[in-house]
Amino acid sequence: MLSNIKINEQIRDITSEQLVDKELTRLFPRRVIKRILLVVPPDVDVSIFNYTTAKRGRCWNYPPYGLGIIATHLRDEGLSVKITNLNNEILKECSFSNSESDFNFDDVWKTKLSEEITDFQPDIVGISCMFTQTHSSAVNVCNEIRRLNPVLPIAIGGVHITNCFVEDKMSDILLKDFKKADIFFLYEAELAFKQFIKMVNRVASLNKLYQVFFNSSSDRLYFPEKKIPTEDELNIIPAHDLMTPTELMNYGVIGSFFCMKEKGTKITTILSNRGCRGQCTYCSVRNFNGIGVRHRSVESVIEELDMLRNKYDIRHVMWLDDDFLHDHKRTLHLFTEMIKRNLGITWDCTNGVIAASCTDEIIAAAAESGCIGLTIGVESGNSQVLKKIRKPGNINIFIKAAEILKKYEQINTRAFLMIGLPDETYRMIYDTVRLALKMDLDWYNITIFEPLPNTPIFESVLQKDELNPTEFKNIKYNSGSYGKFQEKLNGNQFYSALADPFININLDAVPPKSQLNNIWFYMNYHLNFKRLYKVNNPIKLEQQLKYVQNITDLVAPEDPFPMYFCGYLQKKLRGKIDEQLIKRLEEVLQFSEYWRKRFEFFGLSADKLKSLNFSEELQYRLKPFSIAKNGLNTC
Ligand code: B12
Ligand code: SF4
Repeated sequence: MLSNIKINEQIRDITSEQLVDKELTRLFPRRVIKRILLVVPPDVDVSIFNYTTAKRGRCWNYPPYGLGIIATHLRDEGLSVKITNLNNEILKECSFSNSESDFNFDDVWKTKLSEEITDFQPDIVGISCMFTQTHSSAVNVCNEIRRLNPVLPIAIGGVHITNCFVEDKMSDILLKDFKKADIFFLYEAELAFKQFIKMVNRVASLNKLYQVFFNSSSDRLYFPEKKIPTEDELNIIPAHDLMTPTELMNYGVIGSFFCMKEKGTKITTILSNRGCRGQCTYCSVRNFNGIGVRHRSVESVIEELDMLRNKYDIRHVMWLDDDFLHDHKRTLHLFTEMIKRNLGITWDCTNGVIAASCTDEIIAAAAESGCIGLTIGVESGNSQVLKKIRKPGNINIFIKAAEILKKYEQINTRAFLMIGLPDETYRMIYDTVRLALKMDLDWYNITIFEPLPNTPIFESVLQKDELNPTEFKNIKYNSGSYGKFQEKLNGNQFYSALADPFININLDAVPPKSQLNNIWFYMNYHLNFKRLYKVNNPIKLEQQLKYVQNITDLVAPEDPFPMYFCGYLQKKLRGKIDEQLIKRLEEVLQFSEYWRKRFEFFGLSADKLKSLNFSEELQYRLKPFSIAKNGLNTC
């Protein structure tokens, strides 16, 4: 199945053992690994990096949790480990720079990498690559290490590396692009990497390698047997001291709910489960983590939270889990323990939880244990689509979950929605709009579908979309700090049409790709911004103001829509609007015909904002799109 790769099936043979021994000695002539340098590449390469966005502090700056876990395992073996986070280095230097001309992206990470290699003198470097979008950046880091030191062995692992490898036809990509790497680790590889090092050091009790593929010999050895951590083996606290947990938020952001906390709050991430019960066709989690969910013990998670609070004064955490609420009993136990400990830590699930787990009992305990933000995975409001993408949940489950969530006003409630799935018609998308209106959550994160490797849907769209399965250099996500949406801030304004995208069309047609941005814009306006008119609860107003303020300050500072609604919420909640905000709005509308036209289309203006008067209660009249004219019901 895997072209170019010789699968070593007879590892127990003497011959195979000799082959492995020869290969390890070739890579490590002294057969000693004492110092391991673990490297986080910049999230993207210079071609995708955006100085202005990074300077604003809008880019993600996550702790390298996976490398932290590997570090703990290796330190337990008496090895010396260092983590260098080149992404943080880029964001830090960008933040300190005076202007774009003072800042040289490639110089920053290359200098740091060179210093680390010179100072630490590692015996091996391990690079992590999680995202497809990081592909080119990780290739550059590999090449640079090889340039700095022609004989230093390079190992690389992570979700993206695994995704490249397992897809038929795509394994070649590792050999083509990552030709300077020597060893590829696949799947969750903390135990596999530890075993590898022990084999190099000749201290392993077993002569076995796991989940590893060698690129450096004429016989490309691949050891497919897996050694994935069991639940007991997950009870390990990552080396937070190597992850600079209190520094990262100074130069970027973590999660989507950080803005609900006071500026300066120390925030980090934590993992409680691995895997997911779902098997959504656009997601690679099942292929990467395997079937089902493995849990860490509640005691181990609490110990980590305790340590984060006491040692680093962490006051908010984002769970990294794919299926955080899996196992009702264990989840309740975890929340009860958190409540008992009174840790003074709030938390959020930026990543999303499965709606069916949002029962009254769980959400009540979640709220009491410090939950301030929860996103549920919905994606579509059309049953046919939900079935096709194998989404766990149905319309009734989503509505029920929303009803429960809304009882806890301290939780900012959101849902993920997706548009542009294969064969999805206008009518199906409109079902999503209707469901969202009915659920009436605080915010909807809407993304345009993009096929990603190692997902069931990827193969099915390959031919149709003329994707090149071995070309990752140009993959750029739709969303996120470097996403395509960010491009509009660089003058590439892509909401072309002013007209309602649902009118005068055949609702049973599949929208062309060129229409998806317009549909996104309409949905975002009607489901998120326009909904703000009806928010009257002061707790909710406060949350929404913080979020919309964050959008206008960090995410989309040149977009007048968040400016307007930020002003609207300020006036409603505080009685007055920040003068700077009005000035910014007036300037954008004065100088940009593009935005002026769109503002007029939605009946908005700076004068309207200034003359807002809340003595009469605002009427909420949500008539999303003119779709009723097409004979469909509005909610
Ligand atoms: C947390 C998370 C996020 C977080 C933060 C991620 C971060 N930087 O830490 C946030 C919310 C930002 C996020 C955002 C997105 N995410 Co995300 N995310 C995850 C998630 C749920 C968990 C990652 C994690 O922390 N795992 C726990 C740690 C312990 O594991 P790990 O880092 O993988 O490390 C282990 C192994 O990989 C390996 N390993 C890793 N490095 C190395 C190095 C060496 C040398 C060795 C030996 C081993 C090794 O060993 C480690 C220990 O087991 C994964 C799903 C998953 N299960 O992986 C999706 C996932 C990575 N995300 C995904 C996606 C699609 C996205 C978004 C595009 C979503 C969106 N539409 O906006 C954005 C894009 C982000 C961007 N860069 O622009 C996809 C990636 C698909 C792809 N091909 O790129 C995943 C796989 C989920 C999915 N739907 O399929 N995400
Ligand atoms: S529920 Fe979320 S994590 Fe689980 S398979 Fe579906 S998309 Fe992936």
